[in-house]
Amino acid sequence: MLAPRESRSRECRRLDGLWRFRFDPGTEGTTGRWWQEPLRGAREMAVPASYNDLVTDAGEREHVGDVWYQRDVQVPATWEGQRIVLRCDAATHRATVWAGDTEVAGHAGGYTPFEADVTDHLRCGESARITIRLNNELTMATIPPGVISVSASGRRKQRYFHDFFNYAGLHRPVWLYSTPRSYVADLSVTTAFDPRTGAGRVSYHAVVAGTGPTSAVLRDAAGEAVADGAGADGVLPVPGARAWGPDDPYLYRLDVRHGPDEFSLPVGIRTVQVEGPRLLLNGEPVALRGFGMHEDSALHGKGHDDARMVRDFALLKWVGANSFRTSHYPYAEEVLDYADRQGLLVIDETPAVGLHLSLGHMGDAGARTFGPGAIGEPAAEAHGAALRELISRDRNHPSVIAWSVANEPDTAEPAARGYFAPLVSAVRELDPSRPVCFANVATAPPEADVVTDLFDLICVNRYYGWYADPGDLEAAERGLEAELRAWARQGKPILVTEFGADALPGLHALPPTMWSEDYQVALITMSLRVFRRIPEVIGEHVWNFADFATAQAVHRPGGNHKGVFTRDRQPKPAAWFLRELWTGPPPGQRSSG
Ligand code: BDP
Repeated sequence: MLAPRESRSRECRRLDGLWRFRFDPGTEGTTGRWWQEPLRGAREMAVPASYNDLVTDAGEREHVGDVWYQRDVQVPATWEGQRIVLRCDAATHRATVWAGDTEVAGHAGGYTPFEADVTDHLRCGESARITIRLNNELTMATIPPGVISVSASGRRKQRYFHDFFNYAGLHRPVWLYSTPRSYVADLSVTTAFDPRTGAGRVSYHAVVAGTGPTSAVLRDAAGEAVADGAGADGVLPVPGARAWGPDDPYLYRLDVRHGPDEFSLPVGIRTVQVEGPRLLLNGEPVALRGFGMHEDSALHGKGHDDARMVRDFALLKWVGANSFRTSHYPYAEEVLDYADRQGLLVIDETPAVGLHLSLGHMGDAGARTFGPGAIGEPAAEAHGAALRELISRDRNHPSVIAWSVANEPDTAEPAARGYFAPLVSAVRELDPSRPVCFANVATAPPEADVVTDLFDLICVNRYYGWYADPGDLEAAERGLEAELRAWARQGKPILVTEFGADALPGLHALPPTMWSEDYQVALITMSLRVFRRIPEVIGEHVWNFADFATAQAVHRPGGNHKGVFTRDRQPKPAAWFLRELWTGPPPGQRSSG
């Protein structure tokens, strides 16, 4: 799906700002047809944002069910004769949209966009009422999964199996945009690069609607044409290509025209391959340094915020990171655009988190995960849709170097194989150009896991020194090394996608003990020492970039504190330590050895 982008033929209006908003605890809005008139008894609510931290009532913060957003929008008179599209970048988790009295769209999945052609439902030059019913319920048919119960007082309660707060709302921009009636409907590119000769290639495939000729021009960053093609498909050779990479995130631009429409796509020419235990970018081995992150901040919750994004990337650069994982859901498309321009490598993850119903403090001991009544066919369908939408949205980003199908599913359960095999095949069919991975959980070590052979990279989340061997870094070091060596025998690149310790800002302890900032540094130091001893470990992603909000729990004092930055994006000592390591001279050339 193409991002809303202005061009000579397209105009975009972001419908950000204050919308009319109402909680609907009694689910009265649907029977009362609340979309048919200005929302009665409404308050105002910021968009984009989660609503949860903008209210003062506990019941509203934890509300489970429908909420309603509504606003009027003036449709430009100049759009007469154009095609008009209404698009939501993210409505978490499920939405139905009306333009005036007409239902125009419905969508499940809280982190990918959807849109509707509303040309016939709006009048140019007039005001239109847009209403969105949003629902935040997680069930065994949704990704991520959850369970809803009703308390003695009749209040609905949401339980879920993942470790971040179930924020909801219109989390990303809502758009009204225009295109000509004949238009470029979709576009995909793949690139090739030969590092020996410098020969590059951009293959494009456009889906077009309506009449008119289709053509494409590839331009360099200065706007000079370097290759062109006629038709909806083409292969554009780029001799002497400037390859995209972290040190030089060079972007070409592909201008595709169909009839009167033009759509421009930034294109990075690069290749990603897995060869034995190495990950190759443009034919060269690459080592990943970075974090699992979250879209999370005070007040905004999971609402996209350019200010937070700019600060986060500034900190990633400052600390010397070259990569991150979009744990545990697709991030705003603005983030991937920015990563393309900044040269950050991204492991792009679906919202399939919490597919492990017996895990630790969030699950029930002994519970089975995969099968009817639990994570069964309805969840698999939702998971497949989430993968298709993720790939359709993000496949053109050079920054995206791998697809992560899930986080910490119970892959020690034999039924996990039947669940994952078709999903992995589907991903490979949709995009044969990128490695496929998932983040493995501690309860599925190499001798128990039943799916890793289906994947290209071995990604493991390990908490030696925290959940395993808590407070005992000596035992942790032995355990971590033994397990990573066992994984290394599979001959694939290993990326440690999570390791870390909670550290309460300002809490110190000598000798280091758990929850102190000193222990966080000690655990990270120990882990990195182990990784450096195992050549197959090609990447280290600390959990987490910053502290983040979780469901309320006795072990989560004001949220999860495994961030090396605080929630307001200031460094803990671990961030200074990583900066020293990741931006300093290579290990062999350090004075301290
Ligand atoms: C892992 C999860 C991550 C959690 C982390 C933790 O992948 O979402 O936040 O542990 O417990 O199991 O801090």
